[in-house]
Amino acid sequence: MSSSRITAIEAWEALDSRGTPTVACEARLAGGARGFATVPSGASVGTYEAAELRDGGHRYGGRGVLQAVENVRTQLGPALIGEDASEDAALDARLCELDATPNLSRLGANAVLAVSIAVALAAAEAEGLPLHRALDRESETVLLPLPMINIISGGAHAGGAIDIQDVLAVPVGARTFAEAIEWIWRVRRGTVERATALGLPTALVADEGGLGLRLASNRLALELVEAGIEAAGLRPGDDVALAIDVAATQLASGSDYRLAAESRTVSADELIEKLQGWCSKHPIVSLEDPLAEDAWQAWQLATRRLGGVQLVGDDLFVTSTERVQRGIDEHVANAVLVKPNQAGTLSRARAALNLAQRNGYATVISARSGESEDAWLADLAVGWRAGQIKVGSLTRSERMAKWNRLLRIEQEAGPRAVFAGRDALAPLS
Ligand code: 2PG
Ligand code: MG
Repeated sequence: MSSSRITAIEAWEALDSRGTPTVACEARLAGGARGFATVPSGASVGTYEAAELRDGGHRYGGRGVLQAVENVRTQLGPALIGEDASEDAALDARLCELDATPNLSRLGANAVLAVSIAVALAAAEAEGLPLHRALDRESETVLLPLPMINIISGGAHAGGAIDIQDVLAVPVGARTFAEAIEWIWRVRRGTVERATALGLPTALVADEGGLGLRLASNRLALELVEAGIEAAGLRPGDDVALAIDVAATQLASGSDYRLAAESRTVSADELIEKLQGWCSKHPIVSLEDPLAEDAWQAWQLATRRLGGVQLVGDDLFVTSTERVQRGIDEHVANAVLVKPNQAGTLSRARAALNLAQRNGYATVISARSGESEDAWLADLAVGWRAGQIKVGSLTRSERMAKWNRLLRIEQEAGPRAVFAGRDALAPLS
């Protein structure tokens, strides 16, 4: 009897980093291996994401997940008992068949993903491999991703303190992942110093650990982080560049965009012009969701006008092969954000990543604003050779769990470790 035969799948209700219920799952195999996963959850959720199942009613204000847990116990789990855990693609397909809706809304994408990841982790453990190695058996090098690290938060993650959701620092000039992390630690501290000098309170942090500064304009956030890079003794652009997640779907009002921090509403054209202006004055290398999830034409225009920087589709692509294919066909964006819970299974997320990579799009593995203390996301970024990763800021344990895991992977790989660096950014050369 194979030691990777699935003998038990358990699920229960746990809490994420916002204290909101989420699904946790453990898979056990005949040989004794176990895999354990807790699923994340977004705040700025795209319309076309796989759908979480929430209980409604009074418990946890309607956000409970007991029905999703029950669906693992009575339907998803029993369907996999006796199967070989190493058959990940076939098992994921079986989970999706059981749900039978395109967005996994019947049994819940939160239920399905918990099982998908727990089984993958157990299968890797059964072979005595870390997950990243089980996912990438061929490569001679271990590719550590270029991190983009949140310094100032706004939008849905910081009570609308500014309109744009993330201003991030990207250590493009670092030589190793460990050096990259130390640089960004200094940038964060430098930004705190500059903000304090302006009389801004810096003690409060947002959902992803970024500074939740209430600023008079969005532009000021860019200036502050750039000043933070200088205060860290690093060169803006050469050592550390900037990235933005506009999360524009959250700002959309009809075909326009509401910028509350600046008390005005702008058209898609004006927003693109504004972003062009920012890119010409600041060392910005990446723009995520500069436009809303359905604004395909405006996105096309943005891709033509802003093509020199990385344009990442998050709500636009929702880690879906269909939507990524449309982007490729219509020359929209040049990078894909990959969030496993937007897709619902690891196989679906990997398919979207592979499609993007085959077509010359860069890929960024991403956490959610509601996270757990799990670190499997770091292994996915390495094992799938994604090239880039975004998991929030350099504080709060649910974020640090992922950075710490990457530090360990780099250290363990020794001379086989390669830091992706600037080359991972789109447009790819
Ligand atoms: C995003 C993510 C992570 P959320 O927009 O990229 O920062 O946010 O998980 O709230 O969708
Ligand atoms: Mg985003």
